[in-house]
Amino acid sequence: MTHRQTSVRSLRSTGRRLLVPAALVLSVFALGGCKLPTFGQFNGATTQAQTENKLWSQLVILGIGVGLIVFVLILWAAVRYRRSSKNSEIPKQFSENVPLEIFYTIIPCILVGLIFWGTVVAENTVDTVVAHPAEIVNVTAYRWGWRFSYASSNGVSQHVMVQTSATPALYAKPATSSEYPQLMLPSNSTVRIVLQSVDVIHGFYIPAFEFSRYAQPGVINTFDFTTTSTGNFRGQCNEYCGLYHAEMLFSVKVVSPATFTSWLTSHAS
Ligand SMILES: [Cu+2]
Repeated sequence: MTHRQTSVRSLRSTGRRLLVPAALVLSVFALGGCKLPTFGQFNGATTQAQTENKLWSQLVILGIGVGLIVFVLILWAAVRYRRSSKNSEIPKQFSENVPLEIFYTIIPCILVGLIFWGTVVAENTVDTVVAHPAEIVNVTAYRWGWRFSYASSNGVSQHVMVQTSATPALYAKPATSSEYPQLMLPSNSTVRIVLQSVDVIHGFYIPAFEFSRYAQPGVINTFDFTTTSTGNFRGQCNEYCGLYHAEMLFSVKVVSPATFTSWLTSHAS
């Protein structure tokens, strides 16, 4: 058998070996339509958050799969080629193996490509805005509080402005306490947030929504939340903005659409 024939056979063999991990990786991403394990993490209170969590679950499953393959191969090599009384010879030594090097170069490239592709698709989904949101909320950040102003499609508008008390007395209070501003949202609805700052850069962060975005002076950031469940969630500024940055807390209260409409009407100005 010539050297060329040997190389072709090795490459074919490598190609067959590639099929197994490639199938593993593709099957993980094909699971996108299924309910994936959340590994104990809250699945998110918006469809956007759930999209991010799905990607996170896929990457964790992928990581576990890769980790298991690496661990098993290390264990196999350590046990199979261990030195013993029956086998005291040094295993075969070689300095290069082109098919193997191609194999372990292509696989990480495929993995990185899939992770990049999955991330872009998820980010595009999160950043998508609908043509006609159920509600539009103008969120204005300032040192040191938040202003929420509503402009619904039925013409009702109202302004809720809660000034955070800049005193250390509030430090022990949770974000959901009544001293802090509250952003009311209807459940199972798509709400547009129009975010800006009037002074310095702040961070609009809601952990349960898996969402954070800068509130910048002179820049308007627009995004949608599609709420899935009712609840009272904490929010905070996550960009250091000055002395009372830690006091820039707020809460997000998601209520039924009927409750939201009556609240909005009763607060209309
Ligand atoms: Cu801040």
